[in-house]
Amino acid sequence: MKSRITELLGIEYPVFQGGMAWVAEHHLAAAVSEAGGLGIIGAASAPAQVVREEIRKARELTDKPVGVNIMLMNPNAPEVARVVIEEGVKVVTTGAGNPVKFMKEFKEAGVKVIPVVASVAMARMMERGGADAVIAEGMESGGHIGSITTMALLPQVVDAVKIPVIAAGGIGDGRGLAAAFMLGAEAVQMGTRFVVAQESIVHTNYKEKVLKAKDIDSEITGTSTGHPIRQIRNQMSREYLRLEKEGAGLEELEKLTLGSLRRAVMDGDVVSGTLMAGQIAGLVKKKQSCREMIEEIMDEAQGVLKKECERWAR
Ligand code: TUI
Repeated sequence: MKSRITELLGIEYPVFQGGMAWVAEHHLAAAVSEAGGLGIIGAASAPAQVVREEIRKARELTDKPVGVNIMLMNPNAPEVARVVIEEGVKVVTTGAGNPVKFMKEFKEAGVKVIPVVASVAMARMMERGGADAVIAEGMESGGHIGSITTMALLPQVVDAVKIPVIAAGGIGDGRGLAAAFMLGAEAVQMGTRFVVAQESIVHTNYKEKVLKAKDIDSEITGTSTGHPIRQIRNQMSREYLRLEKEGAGLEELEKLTLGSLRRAVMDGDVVSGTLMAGQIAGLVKKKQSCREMIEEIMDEAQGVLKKECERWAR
């Protein structure tokens, strides 16, 4: 199975693993890359030196390409960008901001740049700025999100740019992958499904919350602050939404969430921790290795596409 993305990056399958804060560390990223997808180390708010070590540890586990996601709200993003170049990383995804100021540096170093976009305007801007591809991420995703769904965003981005488009948000199996390709995507990015992977270091309590989640169990906090975050409903999200409704300021809200993702992922605090996950959590029912997940997804996509081809042939 080939697309412009598998060719551009030299990967076997058109499946990216999202660069999830705290979750996307070297074990998970290396396992996804070893299985033929693109594993991505999520730099999130980590110091640049930690990112360097994560890149090196991933390299001990796989010879295949591993990407790094740079979270642009991180004040350390320029140092992280430098580390990525120094370590010879070949592909960078960016999130939560505009990466244009890093583009020249990356291009000169031969790094492929794939920004996450949540609108057509941003996708166009990224293409003009020299991006190699864009990830069109719908609001079904977990974590920091835009306001439009994958179903509506993806074909509009595909029509607006010539560079390849990767679909993200609400994709958790082969049907989702096939549907994304029907809308013009040339790869998909998944986060929530990989949270529960055997190789994922996420605390078992968090994994259980994802595995037990139903379709309507996530909600969006932070709309009032301009940083909407999708997460599984719990005491933390309820408390946050109550404070927001009462008109709490940024400082008070930030006090509540300080360290809350780390508490959930590392300590398994599923009560006062933040359980970022996408709407597709309701579909994620089993722990598997990354290889099993990717092979199952590819088989399933091929199966549904073949069936539809037969239905439509005349
Ligand atoms: O970045 C994400 N998802 C994330 S980052 C994150 S860490 C975090 N923790 C607490 C508070 C805030 C962040 C958790 N989840 N996804 C990629 C993404 N990027 N989604 C939406 C966007 C985006 C939004 C606006 C990209 C560009 C953009 O444009 C802004 C601009 O500067 O024009």
